Amino acid sequence: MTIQTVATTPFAGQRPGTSGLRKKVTEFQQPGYLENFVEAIFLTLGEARGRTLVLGGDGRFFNRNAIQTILRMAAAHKVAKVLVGRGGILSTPAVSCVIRKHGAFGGIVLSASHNPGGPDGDFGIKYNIENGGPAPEKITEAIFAHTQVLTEYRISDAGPVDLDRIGSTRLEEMAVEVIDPVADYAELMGRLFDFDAIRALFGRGFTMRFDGMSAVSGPYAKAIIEGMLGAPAGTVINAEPMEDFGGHHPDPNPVNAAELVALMNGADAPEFGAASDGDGDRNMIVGRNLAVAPSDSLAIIAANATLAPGYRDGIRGIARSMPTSQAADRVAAALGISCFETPTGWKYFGNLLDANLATLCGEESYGTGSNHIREKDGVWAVLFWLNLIAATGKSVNQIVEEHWARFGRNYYSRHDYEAVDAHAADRMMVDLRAKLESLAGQTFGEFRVSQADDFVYTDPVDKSVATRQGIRIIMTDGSRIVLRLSGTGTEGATVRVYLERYEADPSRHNLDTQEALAPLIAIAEQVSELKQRTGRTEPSVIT
Ligand code: G16
Repeated sequence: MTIQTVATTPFAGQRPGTSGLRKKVTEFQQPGYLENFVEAIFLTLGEARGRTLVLGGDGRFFNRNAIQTILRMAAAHKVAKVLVGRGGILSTPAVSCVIRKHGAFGGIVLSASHNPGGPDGDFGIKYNIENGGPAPEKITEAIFAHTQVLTEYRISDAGPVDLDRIGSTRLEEMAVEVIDPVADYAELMGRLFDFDAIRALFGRGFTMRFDGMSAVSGPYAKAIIEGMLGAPAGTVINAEPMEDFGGHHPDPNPVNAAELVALMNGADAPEFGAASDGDGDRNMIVGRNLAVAPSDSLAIIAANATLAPGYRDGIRGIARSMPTSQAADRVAAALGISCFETPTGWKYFGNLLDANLATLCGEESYGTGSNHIREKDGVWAVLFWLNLIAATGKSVNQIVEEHWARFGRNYYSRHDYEAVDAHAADRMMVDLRAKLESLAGQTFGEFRVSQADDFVYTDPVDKSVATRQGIRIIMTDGSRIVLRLSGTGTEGATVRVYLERYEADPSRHNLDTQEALAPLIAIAEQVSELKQRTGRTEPSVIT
């Protein structure tokens, strides 16, 4: 076994987006493509000698190949030890958990999250720092800078490591420890939630369906919900991670988890439905005939946090991404704690959590989490709801309706226009930005614009500034229209339109969401000229 130095040339477009580098599998399969990016990570990190790294992914196509390559490159860069999940499997939250628990200097997550997998699907790679969270922009930009100039990479010529057997082996001087992907994570969950109360709930015959969407959360949900909490076998469905996710789009929302939603709307619906995504960091919470909006779920978790043992002493603050609804702000105000508004991307929560300014975080994109790790966490959110149901004896629907009655309802929806012409989308945003100043003070039907801007965030901890984080059109009554381009799509551009309207009157809490938002939808179209600009007559996905 020897360390090889291989000559290479830069690839264009290796700048990480909202969450790491996501591209088509075929792009990653080009000789040197993955190697270049990994070399850039090691060059950015500097001295790796003597340190421990965590490595795992969501099991999608190309996961195993990528892991073998990264192991050989880690050995060439003198990493002391790599902790890798058995079968190459680690959910994104589990990577974060393992980094923190074992004091690793960081981790590499292989996933394109909710994007489809398989030979024609997507792949992704992301670096997480020693707090367990996604690398901040100064690191991702440094990685990108290296990708543009590197001329060689280093790699061992050793053979493949057996990823399927728990235990330690050596690769060059480096120890490779294959670990149980679930154990550390499950132990942490047991400390945060009242497992006895949840076990008793299932003991009383409580019914639930968790859809693993043939992705990575299946093994975690099965081990915890069926194994440790005693839910009957079959509670977790689509529990085996598959390289192509069984041909499904592993994105837990009412459109892509249609099978679960249909079950929850049917006559034989269980009492509680939940789903997670490709890499296990997203969650969807479903009651009978009710898919809980992620923004509402964050607000409800915050309002009831002290019911879970891990949060018994209360929460310090809440953080939400800017496009997420303001439901959590109302809870924060009632609790007398701060609510932070950050750009889209979990990496922006890291400093707030590290500085103990926020305890809970959430995004409209089906992500919720807390300071227990530094990633959003799908199974954690589901366990929180189970704890909540067990502690209150109430159904999902009752919990949601009572929350609205107390705080009012923030009607909320996101309209996505996927794979549109990137140039047309960019032009639309440029032209919209130019209009912003003149929008303030304008009246559209019942709404009057109080503020129109492009969101700028100054991190309260390190004072770093992120600009152009989404166009906001804010009405005098607090209703909002937000437009931004996705940073995770892999085809053309994805335009996201976020719509929000507050309703205090409980007699008006049962309106159809799209109807409640119809006037704002019309204003968004009128102001952005989205349909003419993109040639689309309707959104690809409405959540
Ligand atoms: C990622 C990020 C999230 C973000 C989401 C959508 O989620 O981690 O913070 O909200 O993408 O981002 P965008 O609107 O730019 O596409 P995931 O689950 O894909 O890792």
